[in-house]
Amino acid sequence: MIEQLQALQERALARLQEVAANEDLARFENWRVEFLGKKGELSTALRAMGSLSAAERPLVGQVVNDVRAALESAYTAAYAQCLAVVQLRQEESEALDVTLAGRTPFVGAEHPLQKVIRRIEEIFVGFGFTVEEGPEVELDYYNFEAMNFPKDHPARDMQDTFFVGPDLLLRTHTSPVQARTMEKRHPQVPVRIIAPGKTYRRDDDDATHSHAFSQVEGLVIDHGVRMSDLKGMLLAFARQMYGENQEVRLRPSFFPFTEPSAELDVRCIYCGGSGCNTCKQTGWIEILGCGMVHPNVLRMGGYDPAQVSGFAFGMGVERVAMLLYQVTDIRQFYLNDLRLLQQFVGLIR
Ligand code: 2NM
Repeated sequence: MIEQLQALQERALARLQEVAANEDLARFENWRVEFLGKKGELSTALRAMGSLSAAERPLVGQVVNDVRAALESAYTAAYAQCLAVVQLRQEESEALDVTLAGRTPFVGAEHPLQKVIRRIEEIFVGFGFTVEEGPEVELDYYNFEAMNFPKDHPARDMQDTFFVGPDLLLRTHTSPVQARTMEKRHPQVPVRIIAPGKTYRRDDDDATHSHAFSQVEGLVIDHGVRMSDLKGMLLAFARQMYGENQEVRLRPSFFPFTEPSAELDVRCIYCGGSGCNTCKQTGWIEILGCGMVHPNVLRMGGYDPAQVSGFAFGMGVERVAMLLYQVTDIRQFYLNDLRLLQQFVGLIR
């Protein structure tokens, strides 16, 4: 019996070495149950002592206790060592070197055209305007007919406009949005809207021409709207957009949808009026076209020109962005060259 117990001790210690070599804490528990547990081999040996004589019992009992003590202390030591190894390995795998140099994440930026559109929107929303949108693929009716373009107007030619079908085209300006708004709202007044968005004209692209560009147009309709209301509102806009001391001037012009029509200039934002290359030595920079809404346009929108009048204006967003951000090639706005776009990261205005 004593020899059996010593053999058991040897076997148990050998198995414990195997378990320790695995560096797996779960196997220690299996080992403990197998050798030291209530149904383990040592407990079985203890129960077998009942068949021993009274003389043998204390001797064997002493050996059982010695074996148990030996196994328990071997277990405790091996488990502690294995635990230390496992913990150290885990700590190493989770180690975080807070002294490492950080990597700058890639951050996007608002597109310069969107920056300009948002600024223009903020200014006109401050004047009580709402922002309206419409389709880029548009009916000939809203793009040309409702805007008082004569049937033989060159803009209605295949040469100048991208046609999708006989009466369907890529809008050449955002004016059809105003036509749709008038049709929807008449005879309600006041109308105070701006329409920002993409527009398309057949063009051979170069540094100053683009087949795809953006516009913001505005429309006001109310009782008794006059040219001086147009000039006052555009002066207020120019001062918020280009500086609080800005001067403006109106020059006569022509558009099919307005009469009279004009172009609005501001003092050159680079030379202040003394003359430079940007303003071609004139001291003035053209920023938009405008005019009093043509009676035909009001009528086609469902309004009675005897009852109400209106003014409208339109500006090219690329032109504004080129002036503000000193971009010299209009194609930069659609090329999506990161060397341009990244210059706007973190830029507020
Ligand atoms: C411009 C210049 C002048 C304009 C006119 C209208 C409408 F719908 F009222 F007829 N919308 N936009 C307009 C007037 C646009 O862009 C250079």
